[in-house]
Amino acid sequence: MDPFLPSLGARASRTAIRLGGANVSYRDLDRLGRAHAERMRSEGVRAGDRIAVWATAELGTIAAIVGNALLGAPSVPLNPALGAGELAHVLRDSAPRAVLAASPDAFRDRTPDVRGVALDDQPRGGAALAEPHPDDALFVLYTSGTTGPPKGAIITHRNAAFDVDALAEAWGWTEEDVLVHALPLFHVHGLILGLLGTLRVGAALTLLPRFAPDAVCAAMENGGTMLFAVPTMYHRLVEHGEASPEDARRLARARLLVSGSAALPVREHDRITRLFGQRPAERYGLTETLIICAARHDGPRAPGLVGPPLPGLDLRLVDDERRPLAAGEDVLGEVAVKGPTVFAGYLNRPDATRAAMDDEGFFYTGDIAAMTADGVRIVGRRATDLIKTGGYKVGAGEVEAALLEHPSVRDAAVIGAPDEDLGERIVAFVVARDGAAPEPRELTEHVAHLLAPHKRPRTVHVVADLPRNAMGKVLKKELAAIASAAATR
Ligand code: MCA
Ligand code: AMP
Repeated sequence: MDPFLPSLGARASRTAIRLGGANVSYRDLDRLGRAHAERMRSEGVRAGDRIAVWATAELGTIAAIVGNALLGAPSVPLNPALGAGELAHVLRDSAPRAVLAASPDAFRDRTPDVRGVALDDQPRGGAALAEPHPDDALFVLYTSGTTGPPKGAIITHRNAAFDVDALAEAWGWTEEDVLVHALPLFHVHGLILGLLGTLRVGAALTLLPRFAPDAVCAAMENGGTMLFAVPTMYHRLVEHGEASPEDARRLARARLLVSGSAALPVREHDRITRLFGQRPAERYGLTETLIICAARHDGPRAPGLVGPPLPGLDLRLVDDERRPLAAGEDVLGEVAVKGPTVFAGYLNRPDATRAAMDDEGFFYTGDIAAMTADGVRIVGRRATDLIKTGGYKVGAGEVEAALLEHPSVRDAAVIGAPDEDLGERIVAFVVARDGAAPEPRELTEHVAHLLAPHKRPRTVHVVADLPRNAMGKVLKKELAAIASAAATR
């Protein structure tokens, strides 16, 4: 296998990234990345050492991520909005050799030892960088589970290279393409697919520092050919496009509109098709497996259809005992997958890795699906305690634990309720300590500052007690009914 980032410099003056009005060529990016890698090496960083990077949409962030990849030092991208509690966990767990930021002053209060990324485009020369082995770690990406704090998924160079190559083939993604994305750079979607995918393919990327429908439409008008976005973004683009036909025409110029990270409702799929003159191509995956199914650019696209498994992956449906199910149109089972995109395990968590994988190497996704002749349909999830909101995965347990840290909360339970914009909305039920009912807004802020703003409950119900069964387990179905009744009131 060739290295994950092929010789970027060979692509010379072609544009790699458009960011904030600047065009960064492949040659420039290659020099910046190499200079960063050599500087890190001269400071004693070795292949395998982890480096945390505050993942702002800035050139310095990209130079650090590219340079770390060239050096073989896995990056641990940090969500710039990460709250104090979650940040402390990630830093403790990943024990990085260094914490870097493109604009370090913005993070000094949270990581006092943070250092800037020098945008030095003159590599010092010296010994050539040794090429990382395909099984070396490229990233440690933190992802939520049903219980406990987020776990660090170790993604290798091989994982990412195989995935990007298979997706490039499925989407006809070539050097001619200009991808538009406004996704965060601390998850698979924006980071591995959007940023590094573009660089591996040799295409160009227009990276918007934050999502805004008019900016996405303008970028498409300005030469964009593909869009990667989550369903919440498509919902907002459709709402915007219906009010602004001129912008809808701009977006309709796209060659391919790709949606993923959460289910795209049928209604939105149909609205996109009507408004932008093409069916979106859905694809499906997890942080731990990268993308494993994708509708092809020249294949069938339909609501709910996430496409066939990528060639080279072994994907099957299994029952509750993890026994493979015979294929059939109405057979529903949990998706299990084995192959070169499946991660190397959770950092420091062999127990969690063993629970998610079997001896054969199959990873159990927790997603329930059907397999049809046209591809896979995701129909649900095994665990109700995993919430997908705005394309972000959030464990109910981590939000409950954060709420319980608040002095006026005696008991707490969290569910995901259907939401037209976010897919699912985080709804919290709290029981006050000593009858002193906490202000819902204060609790929301508390979670946003401890974890991250996207993990904050959007609705808080203060209740006298939580409904529990005889075993003491909270009856979340009853809570869902209360949330739904309150939402329609
Ligand atoms: C509001 N804000 C607060 C608070 N309330 N901040 C602090 N404390 C509070 N109490 C602020 C936020 O910081 C933010 O500020 C603004 O309010 C809105 O935040 P929020 O509601 O969380 O987000 P949004 O603006 O509604 O964003 C929608 C979004 C976003 C753009 C769609 O959810 C998003 O980027 N999603 C992408 C997720 C993703 O990439 N997932 C991929 C996972 P300000 O406005 O100033 O910023 S990888 C994956 O799933 C797999 C592999 C796959 O298949 O891809
Ligand atoms: P994450 O852990 O953030 O990588 O999220 C992975 C989860 O996102 C999967 O287990 C699915 O539940 C969900 N997901 C990703 N893509 C899709 C899709 N196209 N349709 C439905 N669910 C999806």
